[in-house]
Amino acid sequence: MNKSVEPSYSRADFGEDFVWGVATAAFQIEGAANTDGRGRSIWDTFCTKEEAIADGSNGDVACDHYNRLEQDLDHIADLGVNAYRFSVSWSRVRPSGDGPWNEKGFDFYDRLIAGLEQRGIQAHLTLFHWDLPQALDDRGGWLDEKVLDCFVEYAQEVTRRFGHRLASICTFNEPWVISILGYEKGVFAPGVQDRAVAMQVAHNILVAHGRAVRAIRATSPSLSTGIVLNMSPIYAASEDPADTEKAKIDDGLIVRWYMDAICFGRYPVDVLSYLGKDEPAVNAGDMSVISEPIDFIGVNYYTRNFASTGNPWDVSSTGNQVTDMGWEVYPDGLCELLCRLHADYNVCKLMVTENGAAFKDEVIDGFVNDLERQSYIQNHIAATLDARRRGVPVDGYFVWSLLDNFEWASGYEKRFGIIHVDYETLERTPKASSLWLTKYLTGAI
Ligand code: IFM
Repeated sequence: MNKSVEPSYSRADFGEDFVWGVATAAFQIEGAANTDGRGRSIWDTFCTKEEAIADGSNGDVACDHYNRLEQDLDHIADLGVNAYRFSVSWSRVRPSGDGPWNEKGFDFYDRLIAGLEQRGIQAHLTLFHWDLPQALDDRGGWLDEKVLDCFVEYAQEVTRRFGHRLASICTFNEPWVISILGYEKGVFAPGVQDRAVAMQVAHNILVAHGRAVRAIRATSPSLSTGIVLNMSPIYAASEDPADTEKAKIDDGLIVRWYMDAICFGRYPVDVLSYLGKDEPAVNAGDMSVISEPIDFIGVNYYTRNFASTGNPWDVSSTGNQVTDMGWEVYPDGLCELLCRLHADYNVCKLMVTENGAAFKDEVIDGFVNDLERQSYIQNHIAATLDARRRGVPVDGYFVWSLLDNFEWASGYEKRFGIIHVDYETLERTPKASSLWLTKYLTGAI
């Protein structure tokens, strides 16, 4: 499937205002874990747990982005994108999650945003991409009402300082991942395995989101404010009614739980009854906080999923290509998902805030000819255009990711970057996919 065929669309087909970007997250690229007063986060702790990270690595150095900011900004500019999506490390700007702010931490993000401004690139800021300050987790983390207060203060302070310089702000990245992988499956930080706790965290994070939206609005009323959700179409693995039912519940847990709450101020009844005793406690007024109107929903799309009550789903059975993460390559799922979100929720604006693929890159003569990743990106851009042509208001597309980086529990073994990082020397080398993106965005093809 190594197609290097040029796609049949051009940048102009998306219109002048379309947002073209690359995305990263603080813990995955910054490194400088002990520099300039940064505090510890739950991911620093999780990385010390035996066997938590596939290659035993951590985020101490990562891509050393903190110390290579200018060089990385130049790489972003060279791509021809007009936007960059990044996250702020809460424990860098407020080491213990509350208490004193860390000016040196804020200086870094000030320089980052200034560097984007100088290069004419929009800044899209995410407040929380999983790296909760450890001191707050020690106090009960997302189960503690006071931690929600701290998040709101953090949202307000970041907005006060930077709001007027941002193109958008997003409260949370992928609440499903935070709650389910972190608190039910325990494969991500903080490594808890308890479904009732996970669902309470899922709820509390949505409350924190709604409260932060109100604080952001009060501070910077015209700032485009949203949330980013990871979503996939879910199919039944067979015609067995049990599989059909499971597909419906899985869809409820990953899509409707968040979308119904944010857009309609309610949780799906079938999911609540499925959860039974693990249903979260909801205080009076929570659902109206959660459904505080927002300006956009970010969609992180990588693959579709199948629900099976029998043998585990065999991803190779579709005959489609599978990435190094074991995820089926299925671009049509992106168009299908965007159309469904538009039809069911009538969201005023959607953005594809992450899309990309890990493949086993081979460095030959210092170059990565990653045609599989290139074709993945091309086909998902085509799916995004398809959705636009069907009337879906999808106004942006961000490649995940700018650089190879720390892929959470997979460590550095899975490479999503369109720019290769040599983890020995930290040298960056643009891969074929990034060279294609530049040609595409600059109108050379
Ligand atoms: O690397 C992650 C990112 O942090 C969140 N979305 C999915 C990516 C790939 O797994």
